[in-house]
Amino acid sequence: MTTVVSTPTDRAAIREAYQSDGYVLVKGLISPEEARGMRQEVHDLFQRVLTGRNGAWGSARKVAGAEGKQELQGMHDLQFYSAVFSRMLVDSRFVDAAAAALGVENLQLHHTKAFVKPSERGAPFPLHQDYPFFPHTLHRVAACIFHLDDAPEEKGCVTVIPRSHNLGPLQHTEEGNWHLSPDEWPISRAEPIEADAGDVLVFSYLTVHGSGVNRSQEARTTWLVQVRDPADKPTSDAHTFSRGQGMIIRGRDPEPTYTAPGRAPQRDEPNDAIRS
Ligand SMILES: O=C(O)CCC(=O)C(=O)O
Repeated sequence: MTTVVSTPTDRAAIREAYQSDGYVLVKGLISPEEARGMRQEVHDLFQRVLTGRNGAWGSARKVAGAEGKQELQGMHDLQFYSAVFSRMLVDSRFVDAAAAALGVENLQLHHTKAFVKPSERGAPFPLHQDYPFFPHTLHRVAACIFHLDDAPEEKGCVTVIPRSHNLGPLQHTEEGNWHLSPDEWPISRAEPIEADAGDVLVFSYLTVHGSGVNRSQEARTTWLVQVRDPADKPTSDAHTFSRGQGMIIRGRDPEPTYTAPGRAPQRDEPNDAIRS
């Protein structure tokens, strides 16, 4: 059972699916042509900057059947390298759908990253919640995965456990990146969310998710944007200083704090403290 919302503008359906199942696949949020252009941009960028780095999680080795399939290219903050990503961060098709899912008016950027899972040897992600990486108070934090090429099951598409967001924060192991025990939580427990280029999968940071090995002949390319309600505050500094975090991408910051350039936010900073 895959929750599919066929029109990105059906906001009530997006919200209902996300709130009840912890995720929603928004079909055709961007066109296949736009997805193709962004895909090319990711691959060009990775060639220019990621010379031979392997971004697979250490814990991917614990996943059954993943022996010898441990390759992954990934990097953060793509909007600092190419304007295609900056534009999409504030595109109303995207932010309206993400805000509808979370049931909020305002939206703040947490971070972005892209992955290329190579053909035949692309590494899996063990099941996990995103919560332990960047815990927040109200749990109004969501990942939005843009599919930049088709992601059938054999390509190692994302898998989720429907309604697992209702379990609340679960006990994770930190070693090799935060993950649940692969014995207790094998990837086979989760439902594959097959997607086409242009689809965006939105899921709560409490939803248990992961992905399998890429067994196909083609690379799988995705761009992930993590967003939150600006009223939801982090309870740790673990991820607070990623580039661009805090940028308002929809609506406004309901509790703005003046920040002088080059300084950490100061509650009582006088308005004339602008430094060039
Ligand atoms: O892209 C995937 O296959 C999963 C990514 C993921 O689970 C994560 O970045 O937390």
